[in-house]
Amino acid sequence: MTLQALIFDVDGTLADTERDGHRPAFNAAFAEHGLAWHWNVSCYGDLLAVTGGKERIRHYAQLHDPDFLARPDAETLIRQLHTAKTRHYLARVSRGSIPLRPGVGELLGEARQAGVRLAIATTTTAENVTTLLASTLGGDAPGWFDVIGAGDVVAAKKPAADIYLWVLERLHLPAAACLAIEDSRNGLDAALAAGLPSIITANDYTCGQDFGGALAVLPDLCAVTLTSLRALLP
Ligand code: XBP
Ligand code: MG
Repeated sequence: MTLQALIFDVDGTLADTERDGHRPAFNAAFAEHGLAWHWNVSCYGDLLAVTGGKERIRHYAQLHDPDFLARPDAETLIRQLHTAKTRHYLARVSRGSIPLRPGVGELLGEARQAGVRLAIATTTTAENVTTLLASTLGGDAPGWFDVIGAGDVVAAKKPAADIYLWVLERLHLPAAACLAIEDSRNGLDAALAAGLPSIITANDYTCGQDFGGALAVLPDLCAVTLTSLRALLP
């Protein structure tokens, strides 16, 4: 089937946001709330097994601070921590401190020129996506994407298929006419469960993962063109 849309994951795919964006933002939120929690680079890699910031905070507390979760206001605190984390993350990204990964800007440009539609399917908060796009590609860049599926618009985050199904419904396209670009096993599972042909652009946190089911596993998107992507499609 003709390739009609590219659906991009965000964190780890468009940019290496996890280690130097989300992680320090979580730590800043913990410090602001007087919590003696600190997520170093290595422990954060393990925590990435759980997608979604609020879900990741809850998971960490289950493992390392059960007293926190036993508090009657634990869910409120998680929401407050996450709001603070998002504020810190947006401040970092707005400063322009996180660049796009190699080849991302070129592929987006080629797709736009060729009339291949663009979409986003991510676990992260919607404002994080639009701010990253604007800070790296310019203020009009969020408008290049026909659909931005993000965060809590679906109840079940990746590896569930929900966010990809949400995006496909709004693109009014069958999965076979699209290609998902992901960086992680959780993301790949979500895309495959939605029936999407998928490729992986791996990064330091994900390069050891098993990417069975992907049409290609690439170190980055350098030299990736629409022609090379079309050649991968069944
Ligand atoms: C990345 C994630 C997110 C971010 C945090 O998802 O797992 O949880 O780390 O985002 P993806 P929030 O790779 O699908 O973009 O704190 O905004 O939830
Ligand atoms: Mg990702």
